[in-house]
Amino acid sequence: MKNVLVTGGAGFIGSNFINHILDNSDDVFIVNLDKLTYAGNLENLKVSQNNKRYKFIKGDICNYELVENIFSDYKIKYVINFAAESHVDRSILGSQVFYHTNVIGTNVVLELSRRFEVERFLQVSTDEVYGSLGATGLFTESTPISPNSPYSSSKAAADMMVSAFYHTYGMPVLITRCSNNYGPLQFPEKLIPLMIINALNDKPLPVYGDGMNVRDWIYVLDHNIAIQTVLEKGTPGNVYNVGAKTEKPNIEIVKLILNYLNKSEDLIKYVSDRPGHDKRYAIDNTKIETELGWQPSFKFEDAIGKTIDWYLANKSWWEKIISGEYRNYYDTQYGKR
Ligand code: NAD
Ligand code: TDX
Repeated sequence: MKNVLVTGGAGFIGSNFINHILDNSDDVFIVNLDKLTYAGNLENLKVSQNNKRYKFIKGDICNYELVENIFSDYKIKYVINFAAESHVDRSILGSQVFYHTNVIGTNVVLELSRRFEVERFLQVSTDEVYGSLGATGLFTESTPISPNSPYSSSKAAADMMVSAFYHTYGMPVLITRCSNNYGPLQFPEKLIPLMIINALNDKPLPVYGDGMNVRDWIYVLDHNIAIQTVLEKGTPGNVYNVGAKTEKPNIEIVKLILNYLNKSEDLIKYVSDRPGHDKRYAIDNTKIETELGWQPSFKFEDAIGKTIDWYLANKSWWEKIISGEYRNYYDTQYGKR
């Protein structure tokens, strides 16, 4: 049995990861450490609390003593660090919690992973650490790090710390840098779920700037299979870019969602731009494809429909969210723009 510490496993990507792994592997025991911030939701997890291959612990990755106890109680061999503050707009409104969790918290988990001699430590990072591209070119693993938002700079700082632990201590670390994810269970502050839910509620769809910023989209399960592949087969000390070669301007996504839901494009509301808005992200995934044999298996055209259908079928999941804290956030910060 492999004992794996998954941090942030109640969030969007981490919960999809745990749901997938527990369904598809018999020899894994998962400890899920999650603070349950606004973005963490235990309803995301299919697993029962009585499952012998799973343990949930509510707590903060910044809490050294707690994380130390987890390492000693559960004989952790593998660590996947998903836990983070993940929303760029929130990082612009207030950056402290981003540096606290994403940098200090990562340091706690990394330092204890070193002390307890884990076999693998995987840092779930993002293509946003590379900054912004112009009209052409792709991010490769050797593109210099040049983050532009408080969020991406906190993730870049964590990446550099993780690499330093490889160079200094020879720790078996791995870093994945993935592009924009979409799929079930994504918190409705991010572009795709926000637009689906606003369209369903006949509310304005706030498009920043001219809507021509480009993101490179990947279905969440493809990202999670890439993480599993890197964990099992990656070479320690390496960075692996993860992407599905699906560049789209934001406005195209918004129109596609409206069209799928049979809603009018009159719902589109162009609002003032995000400060420091990165223009374009695009991933070169040659390294993970050629060295580890991973490839994306979901086509955007199918998986976006699957995603919209999921939000249609799981109204109670998102209604609970938008009637609570998120609702206040949206109304106060963005509804007025
Ligand atoms: P999310 O915001 O949906 O979930 C984050 C989870 O971390 C939540 O469950 C939250 O409760 C938990 N968390 C936050 N602070 C914590 C703390 N101090 N201690 C313990 N738990 C804490 O984020 P996500 O979209 O699932 O992203 C997961 C990871 O993947 C992040 O590291 C993010 O940077 C990275 N990533 C995300 C994307 C994307 O498109 N969403 C793309 C590339 C990389
Ligand atoms: O209301 C909106 N209107 C809009 O035009 C929102 C929420 C977003 N946008 C634009 C901004 C971006 O160009 O859509 C694009 C995507 O925005 P987000 O969903 O907020 O994602 P992004 O800023 O690209 O960052 C995401 O991808 C990389 C995740 O939030 C990060 O965690 C991940 O690292």
